[in-house]
Amino acid sequence: MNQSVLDSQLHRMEQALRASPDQMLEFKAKRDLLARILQLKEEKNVLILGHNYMEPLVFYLSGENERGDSLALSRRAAETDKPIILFDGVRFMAETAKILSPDKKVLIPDPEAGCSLAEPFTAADVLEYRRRYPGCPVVTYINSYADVKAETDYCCTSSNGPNVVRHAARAFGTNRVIFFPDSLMGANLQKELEPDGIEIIYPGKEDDKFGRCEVHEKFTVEILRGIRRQYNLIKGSEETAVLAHWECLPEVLAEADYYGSTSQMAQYIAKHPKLKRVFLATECEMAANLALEYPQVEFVKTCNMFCQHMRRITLEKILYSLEHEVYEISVDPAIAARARQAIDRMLEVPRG
Ligand code: CIZ
Ligand code: SF4
Repeated sequence: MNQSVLDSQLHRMEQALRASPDQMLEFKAKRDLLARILQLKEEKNVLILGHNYMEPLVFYLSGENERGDSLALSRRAAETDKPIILFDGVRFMAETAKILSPDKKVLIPDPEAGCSLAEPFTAADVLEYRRRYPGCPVVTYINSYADVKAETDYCCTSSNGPNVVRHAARAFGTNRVIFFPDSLMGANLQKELEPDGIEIIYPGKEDDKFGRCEVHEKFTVEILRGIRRQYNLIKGSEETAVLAHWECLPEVLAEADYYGSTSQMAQYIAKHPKLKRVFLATECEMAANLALEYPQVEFVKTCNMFCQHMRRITLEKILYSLEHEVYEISVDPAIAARARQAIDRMLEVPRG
């Protein structure tokens, strides 16, 4: 890459980070490392995707259309013509990109970046639920591995969960839907879809095996109320907001002013220009990234809820991954083809 293109990419990053003196210091300290990554990205023609939970320097390494939640990034992975995709996120996300782009080389900087929601379940669990609830469609959250997706009728993400579940119930002519593997999101969907007369069957509802996000389950109503008091975040005020993620406890969602996926939280902030102070009940890097985009909003910084899996992705590992073209994601083609059907069905559901 010629020097002026590299300089302009570094300048773009510097501009994105300029609202935070801490990030600027870090940018300066790591400028050479960033330059080397951007150079390799260009030389090898790589698409670098960055999930909303990446730390700011990793997040803003990706261009505007290459950052976001797993739904947006999956769509981007499916349409790229670049030969290599490097996924800055956790393994199930990179695996989804591979399923959607089987001819591409898909890399993850750390193959051990897992997820407490995806880990406990296999295809056998889904088959067991199918046996117990014949005729009910299975909707599987994107936080799952390919073997689980392969046994699934529809995939969904936190951005489109209620819409996909409603669609699946209609398509199967039933009011009972099996939802895998997030027990808290299952309970939250149950509440959300009660007015539609839909019953959600999810792990942990009628048995002992359940799935929870180890980050979001830590937020409690007491924590949210304490933060409301301490930071004067008044419920219903136009100038403040407490936003929670679908993967939190049902009572935490009830305490929030709004709940949704990471992208929906970002959209909420964009649509409420009077906001002055916000607390996000989600992985803390999300607030760090939004703080750079909305310097006029104060993001309450009491957050210490980090995802140990997301944090495995560092600039140093990204460089290593690009240099050596490791760690490559592979998915059994027969499983990938069936998992893809579930993802495609999700992508075809009309937006609600
Ligand atoms: O769907 C995603 O990207 C996840 C795991 C979180 C969110 O809500 O964006
Ligand atoms: Fe999984 Fe939770 Fe980490 Fe997301 S934040 S990757 S759901 S453990």
